[in-house]
Amino acid sequence: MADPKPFPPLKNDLILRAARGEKTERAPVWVMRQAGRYLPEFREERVMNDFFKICRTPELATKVTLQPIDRYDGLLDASIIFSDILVIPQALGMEVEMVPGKGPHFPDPLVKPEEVHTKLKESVDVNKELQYVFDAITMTRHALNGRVPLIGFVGAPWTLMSYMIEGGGSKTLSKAKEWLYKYPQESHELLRRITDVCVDFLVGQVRAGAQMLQVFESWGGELGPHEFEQFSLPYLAQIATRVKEILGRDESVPMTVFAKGSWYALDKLAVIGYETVSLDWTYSPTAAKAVTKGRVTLQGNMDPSVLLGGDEAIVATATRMVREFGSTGRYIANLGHGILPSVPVEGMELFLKTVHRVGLEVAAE
Ligand code: 1CP
Repeated sequence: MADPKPFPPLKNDLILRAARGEKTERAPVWVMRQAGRYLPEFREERVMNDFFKICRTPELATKVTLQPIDRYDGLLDASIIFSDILVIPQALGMEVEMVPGKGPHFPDPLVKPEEVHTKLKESVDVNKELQYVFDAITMTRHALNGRVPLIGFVGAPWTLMSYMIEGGGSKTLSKAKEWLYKYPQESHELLRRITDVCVDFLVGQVRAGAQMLQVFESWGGELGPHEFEQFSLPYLAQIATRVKEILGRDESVPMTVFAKGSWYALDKLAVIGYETVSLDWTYSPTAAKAVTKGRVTLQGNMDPSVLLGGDEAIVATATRMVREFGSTGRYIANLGHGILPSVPVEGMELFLKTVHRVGLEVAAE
């Protein structure tokens, strides 16, 4: 049950306005994976608690979600709920462990196509399986006290399918790709089943209090243009359309799609129902603006490694990025992928401060 108490009024709606294409007094900024391993306070929490225990305990998920908001007080314009994209494979009935220092591990991944029917639940009741995420969202939204909007998220179907077949991270995704070529029908069946859960899960996150949504197609760029159009794009499109259809005009929130590496699909990503397209660092802002022509807000896209490069590199690169993207509005500053665990907390702070300063300058010009 969602908390019936009304949520505190929102004091900073910059990111929501930027996503809707309204002019903002400066570019809003947040960072993918902003709660997590680069923060000493998170690492301390992880010594005491298993990763999925934090996700499943609303008090702990709330605490960790707020860590970057408190540390960088006033510098972040959004929070993202502490969870993981792999809670959907878990809801479908698969076991996932988080191995410290290594990442996710599936002890019993999908091997044969018929296992789509034998290893996965036929239907998933997200209110039962993922209620803990909804509870964490409701609790976090209250705890944020309107400081910044709360973002909910899912992994996109192709990315989740990859993990479910590879059994963890993979350099080549060769097993998952083998499925696409050998068992295209069963692959589509699997992608459809994941899509259904993504839709229900995103709708539930909004009803629990999420004010914006992001869909992570982290392994989009492992597919060529033809395969992306067959196995990723239609499901990304369905997710946006169906979520908005179910929520209707009054309840709908801005949605962002992040298809890492899928530069060839930018023109199409701009017209499938998302307000915002998140870019990795391989795009030049000018080229991305030329392709998208103001149809969507662009988010991104500094290489996360710049945060390891020292003050001079951070200021120069962030300045160039905000100047190039920011001059025509419709921009949300971010990194081009998740922040790396080895980033010093001071580097993150300098990045955020630079984006604020240059964002104000650009808006005033
Ligand atoms: O503030 C936040 O962003 C934290 C919430 C969050 C999000 C949005 C986490 C916590 N994970 C994610 C998304 C996520 N998880 C993605 C999409 C974003 C991206 O591409 O980076 C992906 C691919 C995952 C899968 C995953 N989970 C990985 C990558 C493994 C690989 O294949 O290389 C890893 C290492 C995790 C674990 C994880 N998730 C989150 C944290 C803090 C951690 C570290 C776990 C630990 O503490 O041991």
